[in-house]
Amino acid sequence: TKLSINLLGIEFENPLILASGINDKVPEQWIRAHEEGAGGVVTKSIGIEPRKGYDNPTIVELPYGLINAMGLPNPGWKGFLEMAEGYTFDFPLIVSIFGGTPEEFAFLAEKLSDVADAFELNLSCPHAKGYGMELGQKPENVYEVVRAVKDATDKPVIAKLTPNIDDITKLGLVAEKAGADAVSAINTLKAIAIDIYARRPILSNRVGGYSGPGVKPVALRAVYDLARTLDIPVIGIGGITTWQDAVEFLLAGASALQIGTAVYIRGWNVFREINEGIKRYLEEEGFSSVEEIVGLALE
Ligand code: RRO
Repeated sequence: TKLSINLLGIEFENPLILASGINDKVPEQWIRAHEEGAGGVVTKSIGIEPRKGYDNPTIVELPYGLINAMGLPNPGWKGFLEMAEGYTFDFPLIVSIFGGTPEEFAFLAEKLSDVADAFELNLSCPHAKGYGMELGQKPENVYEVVRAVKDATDKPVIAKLTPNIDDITKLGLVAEKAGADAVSAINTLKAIAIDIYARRPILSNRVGGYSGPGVKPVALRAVYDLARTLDIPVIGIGGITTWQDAVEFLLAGASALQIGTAVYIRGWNVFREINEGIKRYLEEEGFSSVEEIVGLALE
């Protein structure tokens, strides 16, 4: 039974990838994720300048997930290169980048092309400002950013889409038209939590992004619609916590899966547990590879 996949011309030992934003700030964590069973890693989003992120509290724990407003903490592209120097990685490293303009995204892709096996464009941070708004909510911005990055690097480009829009397939279609090699969905859903005694929002930024089991059905629908609409691969993200969740996303058309919040809630062992569950399912249902079940629920 084959768990390995070929995505964007890259071999992954299995379809599970550590999602951006969770335990992926430094090389030791990327290596740890792989040792714990992840087939690949997406880094925390990297920008032009170092950023400290928002003040605490930056995370609210809820019964069905988390709301975060980390505020894009990152060392900037120079700090990132210094940090990664001297390491070699025996797994695919996908570098997540964010910027306020297409030129900034292109600049980052150029500077980081030597370390990245692929890029994921963060077009979807729920509170990043670009063009005076959330950059990735406008199809024309998605188009311009993907085009600019495709011109700046030969590495595969994944456009990570925001779910905070009426129809995510509009974003997927322009990403594909601009030359994206894949899309990933979803980033977090805009959300808020209020402290009823302090009578104010809990997060220092007030608004944040919701992730975890509570968003899973929304994410699954987004992936299903994208997979039905696009010809490029779709990478599924959003509340994947159990092997059954993983199988649902694969059947909905996801070619690979990213896992973030489940690592926070259940620990590093989620990768092994989910891989084992997928493998058992494939064997019991008479399949010999993960790739055979991708998109079966679309038919
Ligand atoms: O750092 C964050 O606050 C953050 C980012 Br960049 C993102 O893309 N999604 C999210 O939920 N939080």
